[in-house]
Amino acid sequence: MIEQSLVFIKPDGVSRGLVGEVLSRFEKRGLTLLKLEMQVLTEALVDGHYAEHVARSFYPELKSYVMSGPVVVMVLVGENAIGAIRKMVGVTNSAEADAGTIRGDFALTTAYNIIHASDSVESGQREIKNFFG
Ligand code: FUP
Repeated sequence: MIEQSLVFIKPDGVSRGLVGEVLSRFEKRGLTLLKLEMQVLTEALVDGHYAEHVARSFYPELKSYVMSGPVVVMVLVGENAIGAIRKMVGVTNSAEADAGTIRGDFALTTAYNIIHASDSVESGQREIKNFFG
């Protein structure tokens, strides 16, 4: 099935100059870049995006992290894109992410895991609307 995923590189990934590396991995895998934009996230967008986490103790830190600078947001399209991208990204806790994944190669913690990728087709559709209208 052809799927669309909303992916964003978090502010530290952008400031560390990892945008090209991460984009390159997705392109080489055969995913098609449908949209690409640098955005400074608003409070309303972040609260909506992370609605399931707003009441959690880690949320204030997460919110200030993703609002600490511009993010690079993209929509990627391809066969089974959601699952393929999640595997390339690695598990949420970067310390446990396999080497060869984006988090496994470029991050060390859960809190600062440098990238977001949609976890289902439905969240992908919701997130694309959130970020691109
Ligand atoms: P993921 O889908 O892998 O990005 O992970 P989640 O949707 O479970 O979590 C969203 C973000 O919340 C993560 F990227 C990091 C942050 N988080 C924490 O900081 N602490 C936690 O215990 C869980 C998540």
